[in-house]
Amino acid sequence: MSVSRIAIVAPDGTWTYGDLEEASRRVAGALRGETDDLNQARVAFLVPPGCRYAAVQRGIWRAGGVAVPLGLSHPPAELEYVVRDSAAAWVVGEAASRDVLAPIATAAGARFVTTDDLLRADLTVGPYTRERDLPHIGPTRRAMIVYTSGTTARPKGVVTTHANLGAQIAALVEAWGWTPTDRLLLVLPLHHVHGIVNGLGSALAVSATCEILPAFDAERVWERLASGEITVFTAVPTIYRRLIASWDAASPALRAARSAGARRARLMMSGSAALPVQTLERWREITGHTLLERYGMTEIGMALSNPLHGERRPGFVGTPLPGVDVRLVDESGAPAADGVPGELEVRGPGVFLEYWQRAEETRAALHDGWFRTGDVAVIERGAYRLLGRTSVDIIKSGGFKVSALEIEEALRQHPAIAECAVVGVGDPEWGERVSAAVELRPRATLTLDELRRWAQARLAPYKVPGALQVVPALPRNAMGKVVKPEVAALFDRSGSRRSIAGAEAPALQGDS
Ligand code: MLC
Ligand code: AMP
Repeated sequence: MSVSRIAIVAPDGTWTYGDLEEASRRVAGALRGETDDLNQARVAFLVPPGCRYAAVQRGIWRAGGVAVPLGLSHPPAELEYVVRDSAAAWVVGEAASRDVLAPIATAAGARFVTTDDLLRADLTVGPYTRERDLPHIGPTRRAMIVYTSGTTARPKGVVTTHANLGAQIAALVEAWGWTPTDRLLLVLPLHHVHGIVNGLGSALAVSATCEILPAFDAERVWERLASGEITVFTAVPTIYRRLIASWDAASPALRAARSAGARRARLMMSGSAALPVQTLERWREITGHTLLERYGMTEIGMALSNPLHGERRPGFVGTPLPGVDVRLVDESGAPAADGVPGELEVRGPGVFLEYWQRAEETRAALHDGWFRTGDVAVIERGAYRLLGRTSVDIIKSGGFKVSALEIEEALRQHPAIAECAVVGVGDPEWGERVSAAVELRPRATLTLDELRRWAQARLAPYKVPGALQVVPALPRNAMGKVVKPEVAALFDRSGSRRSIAGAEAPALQGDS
């Protein structure tokens, strides 16, 4: 790798690979202080996507620590949960977030340090900052914990080792033909794997250039695509929908310039949620690109992908990536018969190590090296098509995974709410909209605006319900259990169950 190549172009600067190497060494030296090795101590960090984010992430790794990225949009309650659950030794943040992060760190017994302080560390003092004094980081060490919502009430920390991350990235580099001449436009948050692994991690692994925008902004993305300089772009379906709306609203001259520039990219990808076929088709009309849709998950990185070269089938997520084993199993765990839908299981070197300090959940999710994804798929003419999920309580909104159980638990704290049920309801913008049906306490009232304002202090923005139904009684079965499909029907007059890429969900999905 040439140290003078441009690694990152971002709001906080333009850094070469040499700059990144030096900055991450400073971070490593400062975090280690007087110790030889952080020995897998957790370092939670809240740094906007950019050069400094990459320096902190790499610095944590070089010091022997475990990187725990925090969500920029998260309210203090969510940040505190992650800092405490991961038992972080350090919390790193920009000076501007000191007022929020320092008290969280103190309360959790962690030390707060600013990114500025880490980057100012003096490379000329102490033995700790010389390259040869940095600890040897073996591949089986824990590297990262990403928090993900699931079928437990609170998010779980997904622990990946250096070997896991290396394998996840190597598969993508090979399958998607990453080269040093690539220039990625990154607009995704960096507390989830789509941005961390498919975006930043892949670009840096091949010494390509990663160009980062401060946040998603359709006009700014089009400006960059129109330049013709971007070779790779990856996003979630909601983002493509917004880009299409922005293109549609532009003048004919601007449209032509945008389309011409975008055509010069070599690869545009979609994932994290089902890509509606109409979005794929419209994007192809506008840019000439058939979006490469792939399937992945925090616990495994990416597992299935349409091909780089060859036919990309709309509504399908392709075939296993290099080094990844995928199979479908029936409800008893036996391999599903040909052409029969089953739960997707994934095995390979990219599969995560464990849920952080949750041995029970880890055991339940992994058996004989196979990870149970909870997604239901079928193989048709040699490619996988996703049909839905085994749990009705997992919702995907704008590419973010959220747990109905977690939101219900939060909403039950609301003084006006006696009981509630949260469901995902099909939505053209978000894929699924987090929707809450509530029974109120006697004489209480509640509007959606009031509920959202209250919830915003407690939950990440994408977990805050976007729809509310106040009902005299939630639909329950004879056992008194809330019947989620009937709750969803309260919001969706057609009563249809959630479906992916237009397919009705099979019996495995939608259990209540
Ligand atoms: C923002 N809002 C959302 C939301 N994102 N509500 C529901 N779902 C979401 N995903 C809220 C905002 O807080 C705001 O609320 C209102 O919606 C409008 O906000 P906005 O400014 O228009 O939205 P924006 O901030 O631009 O975010 C939209 C987005 C973002 C699509 C850019 O959601 C996003 O970055 N999604 C990508 C998620 C991602 O990277 N997932 C990968 C997970 S890894 P209010 O009240 O203020 O109006 C994974 C594995 C894999 O899934 O396979 O990749
Ligand atoms: P997360 O747990 O946030 O990593 O999200 C992983 C989940 O996103 C998977 O279990 C799927 O349900 C969903 N997902 C990822 N890619 C796709 C895709 N291409 N189509 C449909 N769902 C997807």
